[in-house]
Amino acid sequence: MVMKVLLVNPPYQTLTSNLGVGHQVPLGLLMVGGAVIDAGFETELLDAEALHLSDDEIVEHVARRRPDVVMTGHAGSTPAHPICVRMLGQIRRAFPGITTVYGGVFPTYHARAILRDEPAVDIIVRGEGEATAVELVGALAAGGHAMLPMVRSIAFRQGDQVVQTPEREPIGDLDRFRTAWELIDDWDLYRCFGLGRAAIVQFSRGCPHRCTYCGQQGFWKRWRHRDPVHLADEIARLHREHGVRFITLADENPTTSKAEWRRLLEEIIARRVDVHFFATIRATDIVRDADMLDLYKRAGILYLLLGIDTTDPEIQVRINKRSTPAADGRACRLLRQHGIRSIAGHIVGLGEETWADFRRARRVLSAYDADLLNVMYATPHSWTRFAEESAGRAVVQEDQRKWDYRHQVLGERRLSPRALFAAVKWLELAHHLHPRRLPRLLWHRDRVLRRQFRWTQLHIGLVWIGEIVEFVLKTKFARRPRALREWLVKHRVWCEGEGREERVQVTVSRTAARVR
Ligand code: B12
Ligand code: SF4
Repeated sequence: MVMKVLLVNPPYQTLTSNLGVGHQVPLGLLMVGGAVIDAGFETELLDAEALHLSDDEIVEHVARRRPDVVMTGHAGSTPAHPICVRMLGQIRRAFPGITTVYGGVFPTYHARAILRDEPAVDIIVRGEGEATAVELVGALAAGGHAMLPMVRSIAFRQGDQVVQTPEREPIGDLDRFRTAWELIDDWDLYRCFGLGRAAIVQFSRGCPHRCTYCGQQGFWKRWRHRDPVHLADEIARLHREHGVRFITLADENPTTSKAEWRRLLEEIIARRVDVHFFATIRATDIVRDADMLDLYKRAGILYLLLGIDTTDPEIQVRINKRSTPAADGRACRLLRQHGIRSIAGHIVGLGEETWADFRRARRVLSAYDADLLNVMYATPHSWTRFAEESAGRAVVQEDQRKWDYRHQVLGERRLSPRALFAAVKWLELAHHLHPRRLPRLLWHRDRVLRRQFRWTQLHIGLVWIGEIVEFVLKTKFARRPRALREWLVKHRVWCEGEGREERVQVTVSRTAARVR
């Protein structure tokens, strides 16, 4: 049977995309799309996020295209989940015969709960999607839903049971599948940092570290990387054929192997493409690479996000960050010396903060002198050790769309949500309006950097104001907050698979006993 697949990026909107960096290509869907196209299936993409489509408009599109399978999933997986199921609900009502497939991080860990509660979701793809999607669409084409038990790494309903099939091995050769860039009709929808057309690519998957609040290692299983030559060729092609000027590396930890990272930078330099890059790299790896930061610069790296997370050495140990304030400060200074803009990621809510902690964080961050500061709220993804450790803390934000690092989720004993919000906004303002920054904004000698200073200052300002307006007009907190363990149990979103479900439940009951 000929199968028609429609990939839909759900219409999940954030201030950070709309007022900040801009909409980005839905890389996960494009990668799944490449695999499915190469297996011979007709495939299309509808980016309802970048096009700002309503659910009705999406349903109209589905009516025109009449796919057999609708596949969805979003990078901002947890906060986008309510939007994904709402959208699939509308599609299901209009077209009961279409098979719906849902993938990504959040559905991977919560497959059972989602399939129990959301009749609009037929099948969940667990883990990385390429190989599974090919096997799944092939099985549906060959024999419909009866073939599902043969497909590895999926979950589906059978009667009133949820079936989870055995997990497949992580993809060993990441160059085996390609990204379906041809699915993008209008490249002008995707822009970043005011530098023109933008794409996202992935050099590697996984991370060898174990920060307690992060679940990336569990999802990708082990660190693997693409051939640097193939990736550099792909970047050159994106520039030549689609006019791409800015690239985000989607890697959790692209620098895991210094030798492979160096090869990638050298291959990019050899292609002499006028492309700038954004990547997330550990401060300790910047310090390790002090002798090759000129390669970073020559390859076009313009922005690096450093997961500094906290300025408190005790909390660094508690979250297993395996960095030190000395390394964090040195990394920011090294980047400045090499003309690379640093963005310090700082997380509030890892401990119980006071205003004094915020003042201290401002002083230390100011001494690091990162160009930009990205303050995020600790978010207890149920599959992380941080969630287990926070099981007794109150959940003050019950709207899952706001579990997006930009809204407070866990209550703090010493600061009310309003006070914490004020402290965060003060920290952001104090950092970005530091008197040291003004001369760089007006007179920096590098024209590209000067333009970037101004562009980012403007857009950070817009997001800053937008978030205050949103806080005042639209943000509500739980009247009677529940403990995280209760919240997870009520929403049936404790972790699943590989014994995690049992492990989390044990921790939940242990914490409950302690609370009693
Ligand atoms: C690049 C990136 C961004 C970029 C671009 C996002 C985009 N539109 O693609 C920017 C900076 C804009 C961004 C913003 C946000 N991001 Co972001 N981002 C990332 C990053 C670094 C990489 C994402 C990525 O492309 N991965 C590579 C692709 C291939 O992986 P993938 O999407 O998971 O897809 C694979 C599988 O999951 C699966 N799959 C996924 N979907 C589907 C669907 C189907 C049908 C199938 C079969 C399979 C499948 O198959 C794919 C291929 O194997 C990750 C951190 C990380 N390193 O993973 C965070 C991350 C995805 N972001 C996250 C969040 C929360 C956000 C924001 C909500 C933050 C905010 N408040 O603004 C926003 C969302 C805004 C938006 N509109 O996208 C979280 C998600 C947390 C979670 N697990 O729930 C992550 C994981 C960060 C983290 N460490 O926690 N982000
Ligand atoms: S936060 Fe970064 S370094 Fe830590 S485990 Fe996650 S991806 Fe790795």
